[in-house]
Amino acid sequence: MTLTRDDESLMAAALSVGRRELGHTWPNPAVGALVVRETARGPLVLGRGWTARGGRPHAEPQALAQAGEAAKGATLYVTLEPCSHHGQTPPCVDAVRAAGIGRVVAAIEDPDFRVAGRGFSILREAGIRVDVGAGAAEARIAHAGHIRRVTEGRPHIMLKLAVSADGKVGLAGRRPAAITGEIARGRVHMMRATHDAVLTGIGTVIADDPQLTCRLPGMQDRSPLRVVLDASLRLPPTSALARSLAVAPLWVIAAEDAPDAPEAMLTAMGVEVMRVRRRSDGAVDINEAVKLLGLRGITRLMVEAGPRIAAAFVRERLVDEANVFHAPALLGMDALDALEGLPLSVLDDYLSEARSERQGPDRLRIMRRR
Ligand code: AOF
Ligand code: ZN
Repeated sequence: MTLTRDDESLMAAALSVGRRELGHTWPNPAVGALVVRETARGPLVLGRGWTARGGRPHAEPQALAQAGEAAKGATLYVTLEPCSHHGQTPPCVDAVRAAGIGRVVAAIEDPDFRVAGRGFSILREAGIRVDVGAGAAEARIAHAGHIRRVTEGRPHIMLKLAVSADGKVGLAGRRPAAITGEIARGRVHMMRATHDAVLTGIGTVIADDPQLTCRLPGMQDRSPLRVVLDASLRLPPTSALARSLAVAPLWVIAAEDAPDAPEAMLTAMGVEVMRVRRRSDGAVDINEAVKLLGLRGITRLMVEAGPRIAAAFVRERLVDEANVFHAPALLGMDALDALEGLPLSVLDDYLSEARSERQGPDRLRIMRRR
């Protein structure tokens, strides 16, 4: 395999193009593609493409169409193996061959069983040079949702927490105080925009009445689908979540034995109600809930919930990534722990710090599964 420094930087550009609709291409991955020609003055980009909202068209045919005739003999940089299956669109490998591409540089193989290396073989059999591995580590992060869903049947799960300097999240029995600053708040809204769905619990809905949309200027249409774990169907029809269905859909995951009357009312409002098993402690089974979300096409799930649900995800080892905002303030002994019944340090059991960033007065620690 021969990858050059140019290959790495052009793949970085393809990854950045691919992030354009991250959070809005589910059930498909958000892929980026560039058609590039070598010139005496260095590489020239002839076409750019990224997976469209809703997952189609795929990235490659769009980049190739933009390049047109000039794609003949050019190199295609793509963040995921081009597909080889006949889905709702013809396979991307057909478009690559038809365009006369001379070389394909891909970041990683597509673990989808319909592709899984077949895309590369078809291209090589057609006499196209294929090099795999440029930007592979970044691509595994960018496509973590797709990879987790096709290999394990559940979405990639990101837990967001905002904690005080003493690891607390609020005072018992009171509305949680705003712990972090404006910059951190903007970052959280950006995280919502790049996840397919954001999940919370009925306790948080009743205590805080959140909307869980992206309210950055001009970005309301980037809001994620909202999911509430609500075992007994207590969701108030007057809640901010139920009143913002025009902005983003709302799914409620209830227990099998929850009453039927609230379901009928919520369904009539346009809320989608689903049911899973109830655990012995009365809560819904979160393993079943995340499988259900995977089945419904969710690839990137953000968990923005209270200490009980956050701890349940950590205990079940369902957290693939944690984004923890650390604020400078102290809340004191009578405040709630961020993870009910667990010290915050349990995150270190299976996650490691990937990065730490300043966010105004706060610090954001990004941790990923080892
Ligand atoms: C690509 N380029 O931009 C994307 C790909 O249901 P379909 O036919 O749209 O196929 C979905 C599968 O295609 C998806 O599971 C993943 O394997 C791949 N996604 N492939 O060549 C793209 N988004
Ligand atoms: Zn494709």
